Amino acid sequence: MLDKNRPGWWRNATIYQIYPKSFQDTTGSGTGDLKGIISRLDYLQKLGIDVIWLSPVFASPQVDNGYDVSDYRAIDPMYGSLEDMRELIAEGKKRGIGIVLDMVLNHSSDQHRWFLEAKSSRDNPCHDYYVWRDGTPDQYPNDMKAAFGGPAWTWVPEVGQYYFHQFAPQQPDLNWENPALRRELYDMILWWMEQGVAGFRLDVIDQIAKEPDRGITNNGPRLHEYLRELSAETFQKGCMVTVGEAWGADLERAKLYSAPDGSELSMVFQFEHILLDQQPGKTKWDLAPLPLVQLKKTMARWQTGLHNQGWNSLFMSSHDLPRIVSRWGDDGKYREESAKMLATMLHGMQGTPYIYQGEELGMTNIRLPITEYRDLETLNLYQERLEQGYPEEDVLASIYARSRDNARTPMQWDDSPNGGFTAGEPWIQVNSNYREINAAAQIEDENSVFSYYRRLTALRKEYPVFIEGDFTLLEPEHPNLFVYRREYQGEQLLVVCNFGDQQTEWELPAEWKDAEVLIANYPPQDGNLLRPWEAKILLCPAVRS
Ligand code: TEU
Repeated sequence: MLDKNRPGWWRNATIYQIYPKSFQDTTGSGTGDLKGIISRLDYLQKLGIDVIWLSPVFASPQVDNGYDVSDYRAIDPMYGSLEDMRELIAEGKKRGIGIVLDMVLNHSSDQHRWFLEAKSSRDNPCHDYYVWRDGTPDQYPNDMKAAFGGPAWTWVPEVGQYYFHQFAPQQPDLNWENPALRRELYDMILWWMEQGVAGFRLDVIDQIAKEPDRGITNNGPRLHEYLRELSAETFQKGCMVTVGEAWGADLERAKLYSAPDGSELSMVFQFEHILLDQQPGKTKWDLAPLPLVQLKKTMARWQTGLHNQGWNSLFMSSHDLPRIVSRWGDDGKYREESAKMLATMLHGMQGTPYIYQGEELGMTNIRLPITEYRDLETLNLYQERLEQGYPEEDVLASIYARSRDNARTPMQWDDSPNGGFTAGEPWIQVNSNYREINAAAQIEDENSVFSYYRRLTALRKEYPVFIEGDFTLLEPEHPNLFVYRREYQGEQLLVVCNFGDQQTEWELPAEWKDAEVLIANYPPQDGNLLRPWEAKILLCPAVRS
C-alpha cells in the first residue's frame, strides 16, 4: 500500500477513473451509485490500483452528467448520500485506495444557489460570481461560441444582461476575478479534504482565467496566479494528488502546472497525443487516421521534456474519449492483443497511469440508433450537422467513432442481463458484446486483458525504473514499431510494440538478447518476427560491480 502522507506518493500510483453513472447500480434505478462502487472495491483492489478518480457525484440537474454542479457539498440523491461517500472513503482506505473528486471550478449549474441569486439582481452579492456583460436581447456581446454548440452568451431579462458560458447555457462560467468567489471554492475544497479524500481532478482548469472581451477562453493571463493561490490555500495543506484538465497545455506550460516544488498541481491531462488523429483546423468529428510516427515523437517529447522538470499523466481513455481499443487498436480479430499492446505502450512510460473503467477489459465502442444516445454534445452535433446539410450516414459514422457515449455505456461485469450493471432499465444501453467481454470472464483468466493490466500495475510497483527512469525513443521513423528504452541507475527497460496487424521483421539489439521478459502479450517465439499487435517489456538489471 502506498503511504499517501508521503509527499509525491502519487508518482508511484496507478489511478482508475470511474464514471459513476455507468459503474454499478444497486437499487434498480438504472444508474450507478456509490454503494455500487463500494461493492466493487475488491475488484479494484485486485487490479492493483491506488486511487479512484470519481467523475462528479455532487448534486446536479445532470444536464451534462454532473459536470453542472448545483451543490458542491452534497451528493446527488441518484448516487446516494454523504454517508455513503464517507463509507466509500473509509472502505477505500482499508484497501489502500484513495478517492479523488472531480471538481468543476470553471462553471456551476444554473441551478446553483449562487446563480439563482446572481440572476435575481445586479445588486446581489453573488451577481459578480459569474461573468456578465451588458447588451440588448438582439445583440450578443461578441460572437464567441459554446463548446456544445450555440453562442457562449445567454440573456437574462431580470438583470438586462448576458452571462457567459463556455459549455451549455445551464453551465454558467464562474468569475475567478472575484476574490469572494475564490474563497468560497477554497473553503469547499478544504471541507472535502477534511472528509478524507486523496485529491482532486480539476475540470477544464485552464479555462478559469477567461477574458471574453478579448476572446480568451483558456490560458488567460491570470491562470497561473490563480492556480498558485488555489494550491497554497488548499492542496498544499494536505498531501493531495491533483490533476488539472488542460486542453490548452503545451510542454512549457505543463512545467509550470506540474513544477516539482508543488506550487501548482501534481500533473495535468494534456491532449497533444489525443488530438493527433484530428485534421488540423477541423473538429474531432472529422475523422482522420492516427499518424504513428507523430504519436511516437509527441509522446517522446513529453517524456523527455518533463523528466525531472514536471510530471506526466499517462492516459488514452476517459469519459470524453472513444474506447481506445476501437480508436487506436483493433476491436475485431485482435481486440485482446491490441488492447494489451496499447496498455504496454502507455504503462511503460514515466508518469502516473490512468485506467478508464472497462479499459482493463478491452471494452469497445458502440453503435446505437440516434434516439439511444444520451450525451448532449452528440445530440447537438447530430442536429447541427443535419441542418448544415451533411449526409446522415456521415454524421452517424462520426458519432460511432467519436461520441462520448462510447465510453459511457455501462460497465460489463458478467454475462447476466445488462451485464450485471443493473436489475432495472439502464439509463443508456449496455454494449451487446457484454456476453463475451465482461469482468467475470477475465478475472481468473491469466491470459485476459484484465490480468495483463493487473501485471503491468504490479510491475510498476516492483521496479523503480518504471517510476524514475529516463526515456529514449528508438526507431523514431519506423512506420509501425513503437520502441523505447527506460533507464534508472543502470537498470534498463526495453518496451517493444508492434502497432498494427502486420507481421514486422525486427532484430532485437544484441545487448537485449538475454534480457528477462517482464511481460508479453504472446508466448515466446524464436526469430526476428513480431506478430500482429505484439508487445513486450524486457528488463536488463543494473550490473553490480
Ligand atoms: O471536458 C472539457 C472539454 O473540453 C470537453 O467537453 C471536450 O470539449 C469534449 O469532450 C471533446 O469533444 C470537461 C469534462 O471532462 C466533460 O465531461 C464536461 O462535459 C466538460 O468539461 C464541461 O464541464
